Amino acid sequence: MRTTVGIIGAGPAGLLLARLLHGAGIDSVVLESRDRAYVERRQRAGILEQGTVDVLRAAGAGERMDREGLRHDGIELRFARRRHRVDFPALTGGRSVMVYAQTEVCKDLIALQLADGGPLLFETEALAVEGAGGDRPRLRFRHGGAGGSEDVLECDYVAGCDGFRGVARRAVPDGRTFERTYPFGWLGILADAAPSHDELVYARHDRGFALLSMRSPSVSRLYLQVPADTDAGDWSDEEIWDELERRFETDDDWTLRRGHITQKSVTPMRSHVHEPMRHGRLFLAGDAAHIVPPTGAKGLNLAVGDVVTLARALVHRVATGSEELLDAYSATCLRRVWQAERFSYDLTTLLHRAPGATPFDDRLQVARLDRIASSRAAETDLAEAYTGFPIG
Ligand code: RFL
Ligand code: PHB
Repeated sequence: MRTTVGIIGAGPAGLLLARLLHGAGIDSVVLESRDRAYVERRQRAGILEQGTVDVLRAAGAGERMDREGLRHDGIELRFARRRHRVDFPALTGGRSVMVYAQTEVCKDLIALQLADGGPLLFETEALAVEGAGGDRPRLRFRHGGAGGSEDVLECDYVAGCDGFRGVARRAVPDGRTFERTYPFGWLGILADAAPSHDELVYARHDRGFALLSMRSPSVSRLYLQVPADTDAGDWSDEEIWDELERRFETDDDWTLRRGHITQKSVTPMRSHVHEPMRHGRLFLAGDAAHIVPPTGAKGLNLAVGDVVTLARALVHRVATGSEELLDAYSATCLRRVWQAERFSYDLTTLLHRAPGATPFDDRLQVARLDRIASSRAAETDLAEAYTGFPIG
């Protein structure tokens, strides 16, 4: 087997890269270790930045998103029993975000890819990237599970879009990793309940952080800060709702709508960046190269920025023979990645209660939130970062 770009992973990064290359007439093959149903159901991100929305539309993947996605013009910050709304368009010259789940983005991209004849191979695991430093990189892969058959895909370029636990990063020698783990995680639930507010609510409370999000007008997505080693099964449904109610409490008559909980899981929180994002003809994109804590809703959007930058560089190479943009790929992406790392870290430490936090730390958090609520400059900084940094 031979292709121009071998893509490992059919998450948002790999799927979108395949679409962008297809649109430019460059062939690729996507290898995905899981089956299609698994990829389409994995519950993850929910917020698309304005730039991500624009990219998906331009790639021909915006039709259902525009019909079913929910445009959000702001978020609410909740602290000290008070509520403060951040108005995105007013602060950013008209920008907003879209609530449209990662599961739906992946479904739309998979359908488009298969309609065009793929190639998109599920249940096909990349085992290793070989020869990335030379001019003929090879992807060794296995089709059909542990006893399946092994084969090789010869490529001009390889895109490692295989997430945090993939194989591609291991093929980048002499890299450097920067990381931080947080001493807490998020207990996330999906519930058959109409969202209790029409925009997302980020709550800072002495008992810990809580987030109200949504998947549709009838499905709520909610998160609670919990200790890092928490088992989701330790929390009964009633305990979860009671705790959410406490952390979202306000002085007005706002109430939390409860409903049947259909999914429950705990996500660890970490920041991780691998530099450089390239070795020879292998390029890392998305979670394969970097992880942010979910507080800033940046992970999926960073993955989109990476593959837009990579597709542009590969198209430039094929059209002109120049490696200039490929050479700039890692540095171009990392500038944006570190802005997202900074923002995600700031928002995480602003809203979560660290173990051992003192009353002084609590007051400082409230003062930082008060500053955002009372200074247009501070609020604009948050709105600009939340709605997204420019790509490239
Ligand atoms: P993915 O989505 O992990 O996809 C990688 C794919 O590679 C496959 N794979 C392999 N395939 C073949 N051979 C191998 N050896 C392979 N190894 C792995 C995997 O099966 C998978 O299909 O990475 P990608 O494409 O880089 O996308 C990144 C995003 O998924 C991630 O950043 C976001 O989900 C993060 N995130 C959020 N991002 C946002 O922008 N907004 C949010 O609101 C948001 N909320 C979240 C999140 C992540 C969360 N979790 C669970 C980590 C909320 C949560 C709870
Ligand atoms: C989500 O809806 O899953 C979500 C929304 C905002 C975040 C993180 C996750 O900051």
